Amino acid sequence: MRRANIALIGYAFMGRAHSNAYRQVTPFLSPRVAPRMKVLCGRTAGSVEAAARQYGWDETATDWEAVVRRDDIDVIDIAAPGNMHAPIAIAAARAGKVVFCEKPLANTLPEAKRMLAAVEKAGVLHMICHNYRRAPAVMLARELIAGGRIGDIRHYRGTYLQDWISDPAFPLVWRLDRGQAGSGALGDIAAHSIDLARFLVGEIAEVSGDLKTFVTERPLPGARGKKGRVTVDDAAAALVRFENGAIGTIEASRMAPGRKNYNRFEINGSKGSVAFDLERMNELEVYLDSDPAAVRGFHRVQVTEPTHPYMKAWWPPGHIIGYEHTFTHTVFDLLEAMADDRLPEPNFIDGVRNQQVLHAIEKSSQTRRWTRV
Ligand code: SOE
Repeated sequence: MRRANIALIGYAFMGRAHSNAYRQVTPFLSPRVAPRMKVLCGRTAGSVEAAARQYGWDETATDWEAVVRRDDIDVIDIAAPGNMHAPIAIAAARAGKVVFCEKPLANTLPEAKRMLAAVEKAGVLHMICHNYRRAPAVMLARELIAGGRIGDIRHYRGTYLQDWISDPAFPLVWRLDRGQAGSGALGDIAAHSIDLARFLVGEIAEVSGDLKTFVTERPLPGARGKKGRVTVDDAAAALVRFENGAIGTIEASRMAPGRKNYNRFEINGSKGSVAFDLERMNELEVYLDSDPAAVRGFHRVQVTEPTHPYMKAWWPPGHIIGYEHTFTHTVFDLLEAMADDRLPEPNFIDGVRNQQVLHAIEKSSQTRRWTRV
């Protein structure tokens, strides 16, 4: 069995999700390349050591540049803040490593393009982690659409809502700083809706975007009573036109009280519709004009049959899976692509296309004009 030594850079929420995926993938999905959790890298020695013990990594490091230079590392997995994606990915590509990177690919479009150029020049495999593609119900939606079951697509409605920064007393964490995060709800969560739109409907040609920051100053962490400026959007919205003639809306906010991780889409075609809601992620809502009139209507398909994407690796029908499995499936696809020495999807080409849409939404919001992607 071929083995790949992984080095993961970043151990917060996303680092934890990736670690869990490496642990789960072999016993359940049996990829032809088995991951070995070799090095966990982070800035603070004590915390990275504690995280490595908890998640099951062999070693720890605090110097990512030294990790990238190591001969015994095959994959560099980047789960660090956005401003670190480009330097790490470019160095990793130059060192000949497979590069797996969290979304959005970069903080700016020029950075994303430099990352793509680096992996292409080095001839290394690359992948971006848009894990929601790998929910079996989303894959089923894609199969139905690709098979023509809902006809020509007319509408995409993507909504991604959270509420974790609704309270103005919530501190100015890195995700609220443009220098570190690039943008706010736009790059953090609208990027997922954009990826799903591209995956399920096609390329976005033009956007009319709007960004809003409701709370412009927030308490600085660790500096009692002092506040700092919020430099990213709290919410993002866009009307979009697709190259294939479909139209759509994308809305993302981290200020929607009660909405914790509400990632939903509805797609209407000329012969039917599909709808997905992450809060009920084992189900796909389907409406087909071709159903007999007496029973025609939206129905919920339990996407837990062994014939459904990824599901035969898990439990008997009806025994549902969760959020973390979307990462496990993503890592499985990365490892399988490595076994075949082919480019996985979504990759840095998708990352750049996504970033072009993010960039166009920002530009459109500033100029108040429709903007080509
Ligand atoms: C935080 O808003 C976050 O963890 C995002 O960064 C993820 O991409 C999203 O899946 C869940 O929310």
